[in-house]
Amino acid sequence: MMRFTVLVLLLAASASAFTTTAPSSTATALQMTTSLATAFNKPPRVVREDLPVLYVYDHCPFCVRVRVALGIKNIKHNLYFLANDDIPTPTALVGKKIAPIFALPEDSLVMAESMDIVKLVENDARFGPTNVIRPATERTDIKDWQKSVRDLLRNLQRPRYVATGLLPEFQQLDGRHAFIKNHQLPPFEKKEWKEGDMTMDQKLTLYAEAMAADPAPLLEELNRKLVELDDIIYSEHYCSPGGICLDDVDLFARLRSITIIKGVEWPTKLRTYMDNMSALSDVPLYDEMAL
Ligand SMILES: N[C@@H](CCC(=O)N[C@@H](CS)C(=O)NCC(=O)O)C(=O)O
Repeated sequence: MMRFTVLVLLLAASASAFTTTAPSSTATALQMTTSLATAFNKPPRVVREDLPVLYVYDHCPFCVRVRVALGIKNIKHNLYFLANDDIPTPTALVGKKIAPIFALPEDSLVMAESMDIVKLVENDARFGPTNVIRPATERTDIKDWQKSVRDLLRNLQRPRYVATGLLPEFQQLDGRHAFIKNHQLPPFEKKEWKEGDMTMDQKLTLYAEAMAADPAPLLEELNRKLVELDDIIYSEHYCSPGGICLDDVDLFARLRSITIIKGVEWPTKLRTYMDNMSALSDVPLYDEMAL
């Protein structure tokens, strides 16, 4: 039933891309909830003659921030997935290996830094109504929650990103190895993992062991943490009072990765929030490939 709902929401979101009237069909569907919070009405589709280009890694939450902003603002763009070991492409664009990278051919502009990109598309009338995403609130509880699950999520998510073999940046062995080489598993610290004397074989073994381990204890902890988060998000449409804001851009971007973990029990409001944000931003979740 949940999958059917998600499918309907995604199809509704893509159908609304062809209309210029508000409210969109997604919004109409989402408004049939009991919450007082109402769904965000997407502005009309923005299609520039020279489409903006966004270079990303699929798993990268900073990249998802930008995808969410472009989705909420309904801006058509070309989305290019970089292989995780591709150094020349990003280096030619911005001088180093990094994602996201946003290119605006009509201005001969190329830039990195997710929040700067979000600000740019929010403040430029060529991309539709400006400032439709409210500023971040000053609340600290969501940030504290994120910090509290950092290592737990690294342990669960990182091995799964590469183990699926399905994410575009990890289609080839070189991409998977580039990620494993540079991304530590707790309790290792980044410096020790990247600059210490660990061999690649040791790192591969640790990733394989993390995948082979019984996930039950970590899942139990994660499920508990999700209940805590469910208690502090404002509604199934946005996480802070007042409407969609930069808190949502960041929170959804980070929570999306959790959907790659099989067996997670999502509290109802939080799960609906994930499905709503996914439909609104046109950024799919990983449920179908979770492991
Ligand atoms: N502050 C940057 C951070 C971007 C970032 O750290 N991206 C990661 C991917 S999640 C990256 O490209 N790291 C370099 C690498 O993977 O080699 C932003 O918000 O855009």
